[in-house]
Amino acid sequence: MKKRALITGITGQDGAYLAKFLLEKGYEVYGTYRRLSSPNFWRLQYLDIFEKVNLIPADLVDTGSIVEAVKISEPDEIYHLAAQSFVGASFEQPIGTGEVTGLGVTRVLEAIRQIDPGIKFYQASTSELYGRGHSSSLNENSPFRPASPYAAAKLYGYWLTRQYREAYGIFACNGILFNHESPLRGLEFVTRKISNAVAKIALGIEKELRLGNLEAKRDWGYAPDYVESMWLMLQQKEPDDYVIGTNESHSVKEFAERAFDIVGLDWQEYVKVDKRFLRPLDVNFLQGDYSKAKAKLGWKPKVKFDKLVKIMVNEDLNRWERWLNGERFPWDAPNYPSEAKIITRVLRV
Ligand code: NAP
Ligand code: G4F
Repeated sequence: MKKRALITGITGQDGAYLAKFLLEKGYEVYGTYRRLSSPNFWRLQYLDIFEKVNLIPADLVDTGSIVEAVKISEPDEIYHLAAQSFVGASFEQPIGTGEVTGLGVTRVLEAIRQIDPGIKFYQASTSELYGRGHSSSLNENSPFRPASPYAAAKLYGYWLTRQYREAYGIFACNGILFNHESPLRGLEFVTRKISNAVAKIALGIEKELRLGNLEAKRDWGYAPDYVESMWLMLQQKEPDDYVIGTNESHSVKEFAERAFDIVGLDWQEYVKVDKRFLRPLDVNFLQGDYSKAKAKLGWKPKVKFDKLVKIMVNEDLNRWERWLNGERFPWDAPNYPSEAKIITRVLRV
């Protein structure tokens, strides 16, 4: 019989790639989506899997809808990816972020405990747990010093996952994933913001790129590589927690420089620092030591920094070229407002 998986947040970057990966493994895939005034299935359509997945309406703030999703899908495995996932927005909506990104985890775990404790559970934990003050590679034993409402909510989810494992014997794992990017990344995240702007500047559609903290360093990997690690964690004999990264760290400045290089432009002529994109607190260094995942899961990253930047810039270039030629296809950027249109609390400081 086919294995069944339930993915919360199937409309997001990781949800879409994971759904594709699990379909290729022969799974019957169910995914939760939120009712929105405009449909948001572009990633599933882009990967050509919209017709192959089963969709269940559910919201993380609505416990009943989560319980219903678990009852409908009767999953062997739940991949809990849904979250308010943007660190910047968590400073603007700290309470909502706590509800969704923190308490949402408990709602899914409780549904498992009450309906079928045999369901395996993956929690989308994050390198943001480590927070500030680090300067070397981080592993599963490094201290957590969360530095945003998002990271604090994720830390709560991390511990709830461990508690349900220890208290109720649920097969529950934390994947402590460092940043992972792709052409399906949301436009508000810095890598895609850069690749999209570079493509538009190269084609003469945009003139400049406004960024915040250029010195921040991140360990950027490729999302399709990372979703495989989620599945591997749930195929082990025992549940455990794993760091997933590339063990390399690069600054935002380096990402911008490399991206502009690809289209033959000098980044310094186009990038302007804009204090609206500075966060009240920021994490300046993250790098993930994935030795445990390599030893126990046999996982390692296939795509590293240079290749990642190329994949993203080339795909955004290709999309804008097609768009200029009159083609219309599932893709987010033409509907995304310029960030200059968005007013945040930061603007009023
Ligand atoms: P994403 O693209 O922002 O996707 C988030 C998903 O959560 C979307 O499907 C979104 O639905 C859904 N969602 C948001 N609020 C919800 C709510 N109230 N109820 C139900 N669903 C809701 O994020 P991602 O990059 O794929 O990341 C997946 C998970 O991994 C997240 O938990 C994130 O925090 C975590 N993570 C990501 C990274 C990374 O670098 N990408 C690293 C570590 C951990 P809509 O489409 O309707 O908005
Ligand atoms: O791309 P970011 O917004 O990602 P961030 O904050 O690292 O969070 C992402 O990765 C986490 C894993 O570590 C996930 F848990 C989380 O869900 C999310 O996927 O920002 C990266 C860095 C930050 O230091 C930010 O201050 O880039 C800096 N930055 C500089 N200018 C900017 C900008 N970030 C954004 N979004 N926009 C800017 O203009």
